[in-house]
Amino acid sequence: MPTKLARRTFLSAIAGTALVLSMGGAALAQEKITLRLSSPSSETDQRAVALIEKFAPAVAEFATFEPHWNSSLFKQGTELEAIARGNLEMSITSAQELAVFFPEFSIFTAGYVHRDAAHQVAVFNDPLMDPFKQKAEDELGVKLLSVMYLGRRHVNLRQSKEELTVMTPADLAGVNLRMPGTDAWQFLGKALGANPTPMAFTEVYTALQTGAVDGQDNPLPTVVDAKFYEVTKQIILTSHLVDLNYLAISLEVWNGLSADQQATLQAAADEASEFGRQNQLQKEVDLVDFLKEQGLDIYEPDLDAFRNQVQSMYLESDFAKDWPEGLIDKINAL
Ligand code: KDO
Repeated sequence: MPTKLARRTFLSAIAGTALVLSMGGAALAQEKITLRLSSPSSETDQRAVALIEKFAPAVAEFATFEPHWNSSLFKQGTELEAIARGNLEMSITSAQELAVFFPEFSIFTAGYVHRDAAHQVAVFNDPLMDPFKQKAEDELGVKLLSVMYLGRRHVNLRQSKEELTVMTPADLAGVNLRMPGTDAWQFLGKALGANPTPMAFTEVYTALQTGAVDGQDNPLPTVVDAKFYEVTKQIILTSHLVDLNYLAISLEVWNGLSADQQATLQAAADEASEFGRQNQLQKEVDLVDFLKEQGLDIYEPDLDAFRNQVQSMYLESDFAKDWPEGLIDKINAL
């Protein structure tokens, strides 16, 4: 959906269907429902593990959780539209994907805004988040249940440290860095000083192997889970984005549940997210040694240089024009 006009047309078309669909919701309350979730992540990713081990059994009385990993049901970035059209029940979405529809979500995509996992939770649960959640519900028919922790994203390159040592954004000049395919992601790649290349997650391993890209950015657990360490030689600990995802469900499906079922499902989402968050945090610590054992160089660059460049590029960007007045200060104050 490339143009703003197309997105607006899509949103108004969806607003019409949402009304019609919600009328049938109550009748569905008695039946056991199927909750299909589509995600690019593998089934060994900690968010997936948490959903399988915690979420699925907790909702089993009234819902069958049916996850589809590795983008096997919907392509990365098309899940929200699928939910809005009534073709999918759940996804693990991102602020970058929501920013395609609602530009103000880009505030949560900016580098060096969230400080850590606890800060993400505080922001998600704060009233400042209410208008964002409401808009996703009203205009897209998507309910954001909880915030999931993906981790600190770092730059991960094919070149060895001897070939290219990266201490500042200037050292990434000309580096072809794969970033996921939305404007918000591409801008982050640019802000880091690299040449961002859009590509779906499921294509990254091969692109690194063949040299179609020089590198990618993801948290350490993802580098291991997706085996990117097999085809790269160094990780620069830029920590440029403490990355989050939202566990999302179709509002129509949610509205079809009884109040008790809604409470159970919400508690299951919270528990799974917390479980996944703790596991992911532990893995971020533990995997440094594993990656070193695999022969990768892992080192910290000049973090002030990265933080200063990324923050100033965001503040001067068109993205910042869509951020509600004073919100960045409120986020920083939490
Ligand atoms: C990625 O494409 O690099 C990314 O890390 C983006 C995240 O928002 C998230 O969707 C994730 O991929 C997938 O779930 C795969 O782990």
